[in-house]
Amino acid sequence: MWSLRMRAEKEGKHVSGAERLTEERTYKVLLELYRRPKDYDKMVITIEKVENVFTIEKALPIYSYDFESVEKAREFAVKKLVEAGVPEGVAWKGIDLLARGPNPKGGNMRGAVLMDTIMGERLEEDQERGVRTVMFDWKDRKAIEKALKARGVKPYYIKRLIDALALATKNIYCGVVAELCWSDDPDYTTGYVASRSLGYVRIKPLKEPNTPIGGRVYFVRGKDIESVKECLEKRALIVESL
Ligand code: PML
Repeated sequence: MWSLRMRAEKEGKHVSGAERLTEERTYKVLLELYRRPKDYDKMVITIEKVENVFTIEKALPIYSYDFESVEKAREFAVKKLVEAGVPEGVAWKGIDLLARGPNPKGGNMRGAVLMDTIMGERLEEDQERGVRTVMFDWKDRKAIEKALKARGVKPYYIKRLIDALALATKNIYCGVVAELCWSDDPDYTTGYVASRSLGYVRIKPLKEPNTPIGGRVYFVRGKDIESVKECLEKRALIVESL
C-alpha cells in the first residue's frame, strides 16, 4: 500500500495535516489532500510505500456530550481522563497546555504532546514538532461516511470526526493510555477524550469559538515511550469498521 500524507504551514506555523493509506496513488486522493488547507505558504506531500499493513476490526465506540460552557466541558474531560487512569493534576496540565498553545515558541505544534501519565512531564524530544500519528486510514472511507450519516452526524462534523476517530483508534492500539484533543480550526469547538475503556468521547465545546489554538496530548507511561513512538510513526494500520 501507499501512505500519502500532507502537512501545510504558514509563516513557520502548522495549519493543516491529513493522511491516507491507499492501494493506488490516485490523483483523486492527491487532489483531496492538496485542496484541504485554505491558507498556507508551504505544503509538503509525502508519498511512501508501506510493506506491512495491520488491521483493526473495530474503531473505538463513539459517545457524544454537549455542555453549556467550556468550563463545564473541560471539567467533564478531566473526569473522563481520571477514569482512564490519568491523575487529576496531570489531566488539568494537559487542558492548560492546549488552552495556552502547546508550542513553546507560541501557537500550535505540528504533532502531539507526549505527556507522562504519572508525572505530567513532557516527553517529546522536539516540542515544536511533537509526535505525529501517521499511516492510518479506513478500509472503506465512503462506507464509514455513510454509516456516520445514518447515525445522524452532520457533514460538517463527519469531515473531522472520520479522521480523528481513525487516528485515536490507532493511538490507543499503539499503547497511548489516553488522548485529549481539540481542533486548531478557529470555529470547530468539539474535541474529545479517548482511551481503551472509555472509547471515543466527543465533548462540546472544549474551547470558545474564534480560537485558533488547539492540538493533541497523548498520555503515555514513561516505560512505553519508545515503543509507542515507533508504532505511531512507523506502523501502518487500517481500521475496518465502526
Ligand atoms: C482536528 O483534527 O482538527 C481535531 C478534530 C476533532 C474532532 C472531534 C469530533 O468532532 O469528533
